[in-house]
Amino acid sequence: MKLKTTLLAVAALAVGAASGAQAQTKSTLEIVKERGYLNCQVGQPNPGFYSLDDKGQWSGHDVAFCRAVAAAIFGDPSKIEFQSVTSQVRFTSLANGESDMLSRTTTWTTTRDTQLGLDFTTVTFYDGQGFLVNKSMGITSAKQLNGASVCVLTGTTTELNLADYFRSQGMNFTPVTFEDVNVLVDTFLKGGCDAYTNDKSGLASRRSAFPTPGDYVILPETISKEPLGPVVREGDNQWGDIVRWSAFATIVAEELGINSGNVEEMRTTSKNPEIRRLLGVEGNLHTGLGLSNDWAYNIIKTVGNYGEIYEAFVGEKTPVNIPRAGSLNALWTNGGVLYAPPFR
Ligand SMILES: N[C@@H](CCC(=O)N[C@@H](CS)C(=O)NCC(=O)O)C(=O)O
Repeated sequence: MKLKTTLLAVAALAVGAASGAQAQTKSTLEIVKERGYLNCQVGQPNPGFYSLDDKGQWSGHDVAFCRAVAAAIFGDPSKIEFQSVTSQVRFTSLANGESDMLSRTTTWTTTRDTQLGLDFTTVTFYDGQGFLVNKSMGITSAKQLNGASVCVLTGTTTELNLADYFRSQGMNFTPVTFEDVNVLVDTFLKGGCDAYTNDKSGLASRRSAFPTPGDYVILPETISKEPLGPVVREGDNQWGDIVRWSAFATIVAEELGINSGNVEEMRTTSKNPEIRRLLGVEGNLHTGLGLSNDWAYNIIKTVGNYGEIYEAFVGEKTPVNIPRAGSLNALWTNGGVLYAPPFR
């Protein structure tokens, strides 16, 4: 009898523990839905990629991938709270649960993907590191930077590649390091270092906000690979899938000729089976993601396809002015490497 009671007590404890564990392992999607908005981490305002206007609204290429996830979940790209932190603390901030994802010119590397409790989802911008100098220096190549002082942000791949590059070229340099990109830019503009190094997109972005952008040139060398994309915490695969396939939806939409202007019509008239599956008219692509069948439709309708995002925020008609044609960021069908897996 005693034994039986003890066993019952143990069983009750086990049930208690199981429901406790269940409460703790609520999925990220459930947490976000209950909260009613997505927490998305961006960096310190950076024109074209994550810009902040005077009304406190965020926009930009990387912000659009936050908005795509909010649109996929809520059908509304405005259901987001943005966290803006420095590069130095971005991974601990995400790992601590302060945000559900980050989308902020962050490079996919082995250590970041395997040692920080985080997962990279996909690449939304293919980049590489370069150097920005004042034209008055009169140099045309990074190989002429021997002995230069170079402004660089801490906690970045930039800092590591800089050392690798100068070592491999047998050149010397003096790093001038900063945690705050605004202090870095001020120092560079006042002549506090000979060159400013970052992802070339980052250099173009910051230069667009200089008082006299035309006085500065990005040297031709690209010294690294910087595949940039959204990151999530490790351990919730469905959440990683939602972020990854939201980005893929923008890419495949462009490939299939679907944009924010025609998606409604495509949904009712298209006979293309992949378009019909993507837009939720047939098939069940949404079920594993835990979303409604119009998730991708909502992304395309409210945020646009990849090309629309690129041209709106960083393309040649914007101050950041990064030509897409002929770059890695063109679609694979246009000579680039932007490629989404099949929607089936
Ligand atoms: N892609 C590199 C560099 C990231 C980086 O430095 N980004 C630039 C903009 S492209 C920047 O100014 N970051 C400051 C910030 O994000 O607050 C990395 O992941 O470490």
